[in-house]
Amino acid sequence: MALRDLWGKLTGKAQPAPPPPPPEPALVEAPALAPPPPAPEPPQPEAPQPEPSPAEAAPVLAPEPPAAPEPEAPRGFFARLKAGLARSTAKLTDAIGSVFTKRKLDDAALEELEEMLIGADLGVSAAGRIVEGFRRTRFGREVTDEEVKAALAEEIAAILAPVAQPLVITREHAPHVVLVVGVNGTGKTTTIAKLAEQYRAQGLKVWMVAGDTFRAAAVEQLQVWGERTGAHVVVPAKPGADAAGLAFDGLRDARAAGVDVLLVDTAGRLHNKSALMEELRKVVRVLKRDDATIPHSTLLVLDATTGQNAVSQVRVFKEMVDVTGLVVTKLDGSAKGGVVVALAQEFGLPVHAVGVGEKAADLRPFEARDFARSLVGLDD
Ligand SMILES: Nc1nc2c(ncn2[C@@H]2O[C@H](COP(=O)(O)OP(=O)(O)OP(=O)(O)O)[C@@H](O)[C@H]2O)c(=O)[nH]1
Ligand SMILES: [Mg+2]
Repeated sequence: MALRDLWGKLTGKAQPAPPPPPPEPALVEAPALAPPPPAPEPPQPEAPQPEPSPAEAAPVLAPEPPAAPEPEAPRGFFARLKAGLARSTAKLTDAIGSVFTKRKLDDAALEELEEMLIGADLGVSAAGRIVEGFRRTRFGREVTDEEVKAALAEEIAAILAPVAQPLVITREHAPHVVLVVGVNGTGKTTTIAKLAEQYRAQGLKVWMVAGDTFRAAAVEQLQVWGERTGAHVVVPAKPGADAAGLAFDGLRDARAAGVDVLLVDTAGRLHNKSALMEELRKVVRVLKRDDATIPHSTLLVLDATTGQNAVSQVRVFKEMVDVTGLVVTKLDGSAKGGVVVALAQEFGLPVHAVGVGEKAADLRPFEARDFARSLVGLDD
């Protein structure tokens, strides 16, 4: 299939009739958010600093320090995730409730379960795996909907556990370069801002590169986030400036300034899709001229509301760039949260975090058990 066709398919814009021009993403306005912090930190000093010696390199850092003294955690965290997943949960639990009030787990019931899981966006492969698990362990037994939910949560958690990995930032890279890619409107820029907020809260020095240079609004959007999070934003000298060159300059300056994490935003759309992919490749190529291990992480941001389409997006982006991990956003607005299970089963790529809202705090680490139990409507 031609890349253009595949792209049309995966962005959901393809039509049998001549395709309508895709609408501009509604990203001009800054997302509705809590007010900016009252006392933003002063701008980052630009003075070059010597590179840290390997001996000074800090230990590996994860985005959420597990031992953070949050009074509400983990209860508050679970409640938040559960609230975010409410629509996906309702879809699945309503279906389970209607089929398994008290019923023998025979072939017909298993078939219905499989259909239900596919309907909840878990994908054919994961649905098949889960049903096989049920067949092995529970076939012929009479089950209630609560038992089905508990068993489902276990099966789902087993699929998710291997991919639930935080994005590990290694300070010795100085900066650790994170390239953020994805189709338009999935939440790339917002996710970058959320990551910036989290890393800064951990005491890391964070810069963001406004690599979506073609839309002035995209640059402004990141600048607004820069003000909110206190992270410095590298902006193009003029609209349409070369994104690869900007990223390269940003990297050089960030290194000189002793930055720990450099988050590089990219465009979700250019005038055509192959141009977008070519630009992405160029950004990677140019960064690698500095150091072949850069980008250290390439995050593909997926919008959960697109359901199975997200699976196609991973396929296409994996061909273009070396995707090292996923972030799945908009789980709060989606009844298709089950797609995370499909993604885990299909690709085994790390899922670093999930977005459950528009605020900076709404990027949550991805926890297999919590996610699985939330998805099927069980309590912590
Ligand atoms: N409800 C909800 N909205 C989100 C989430 N993440 C992002 N958004 C919203 O989705 C919209 C698009 O987000 P952006 O971050 O601008 O998306 P993008 O991928 O950078 O878009 P382009 O730059 O056009 O490719 C914004 O209105 C965000 O506030 C999320 O987890 N939940
Ligand atoms: Mg953007």
